Amino acid sequence: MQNLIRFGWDHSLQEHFNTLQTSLLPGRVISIKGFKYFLITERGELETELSGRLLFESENENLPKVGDWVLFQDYDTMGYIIELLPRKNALSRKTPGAKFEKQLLASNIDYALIVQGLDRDFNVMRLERYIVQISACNIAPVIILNKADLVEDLAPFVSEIEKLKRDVPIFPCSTVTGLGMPEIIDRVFIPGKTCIMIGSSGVGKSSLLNALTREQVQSVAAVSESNQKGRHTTTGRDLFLLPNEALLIDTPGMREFGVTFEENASEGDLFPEITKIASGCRYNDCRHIEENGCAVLEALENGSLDSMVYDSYIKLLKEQRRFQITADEKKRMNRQFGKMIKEAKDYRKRYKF
Ligand SMILES: Nc1nc2c(ncn2[C@@H]2O[C@H](COP(=O)(O)OP(=O)(O)O)[C@@H](O)[C@H]2O)c(=O)[nH]1
Ligand SMILES: [Mg+2]
Ligand SMILES: [Zn+2]
Repeated sequence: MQNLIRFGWDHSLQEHFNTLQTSLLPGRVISIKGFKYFLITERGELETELSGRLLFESENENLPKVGDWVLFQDYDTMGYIIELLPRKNALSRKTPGAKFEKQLLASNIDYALIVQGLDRDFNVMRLERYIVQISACNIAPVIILNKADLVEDLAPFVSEIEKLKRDVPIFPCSTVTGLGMPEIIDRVFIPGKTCIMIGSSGVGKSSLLNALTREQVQSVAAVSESNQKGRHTTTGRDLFLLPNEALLIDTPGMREFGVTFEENASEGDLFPEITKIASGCRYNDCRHIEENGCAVLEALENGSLDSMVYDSYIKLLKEQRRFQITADEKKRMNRQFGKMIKEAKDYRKRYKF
């Protein structure tokens, strides 16, 4: 498995694989183009398609995503993906638009790099949203502030982020001057670990990837001077092996990053700052909106809680509830529909028609 180890194959995967006693071979999805799934395998890259049960899989979550480990069978130059190996985690968001569905972006990720540009893209509320959703997905977030060459002073940006009181490392950098790049390579891009870059279009994700690989693996769009916004340049998600053997997944720019976290998520506390203060609320089930004896509202009033942190908390929680209610409702409808089909089948069986 020498080659696969370079792509993140580890002990727990090997142990799981051993218990399967299968003649199928493991591979990792490095890119998906339509019906084609490109894998890295022990013998190199292989073009594959879905096969067997996966062809009939209707739940999008159960289909392979970039970063997934799969088992495949190969016939000459083609391979067929037979099954998905268990995921360590997966980065998801709410499907953009009106639908209340979860969309999986990639899986088996160690660090999610939230990239913002220090031009017009910088937005702390958006950062907070990314941090909450990434943490809920059981992935460690890292903040990359690119285009540091465009600002005189970094301190105001950093102190703005520190108001969130979240324990997330911040790396200012510039892909143009090279500022901050050695620190990022040293601390974030660790051999065998998988990173994913997320952020709006034009923040410099592809430039970062190019700087890291020192060659043009992704096309970088020329930015139009007038609006400081890069054109949409990335066509597909891809997983890259960097020269230092760290793994990096690039994503196309994201306009929306809706949250899908579960209330009382097992992943731990998603709003540690609020939780800390809430221990002083009079009621255990305080929602911190209008209750008497609410320590959170009191902290907001006396200024010890930043209003941005509170506003963001309320906003994300509202959004989460809306997602949860709609998702639960959908599940209930599906169950009801399933029951109806079964009843119809039983009826037909009983009366043999
Ligand atoms: N001034 C400045 N421009 C940058 C920097 N990094 C990227 N850019 C520019 O921002 C634009 C968008 O970059 P790109 O990597 O395609 O962004 P992506 O959409 O996030 O992949 C391009 O014109 C880059 O040249 C930087 O550190 N400083
Ligand atoms: Mg790009
Ligand atoms: Zn309260």
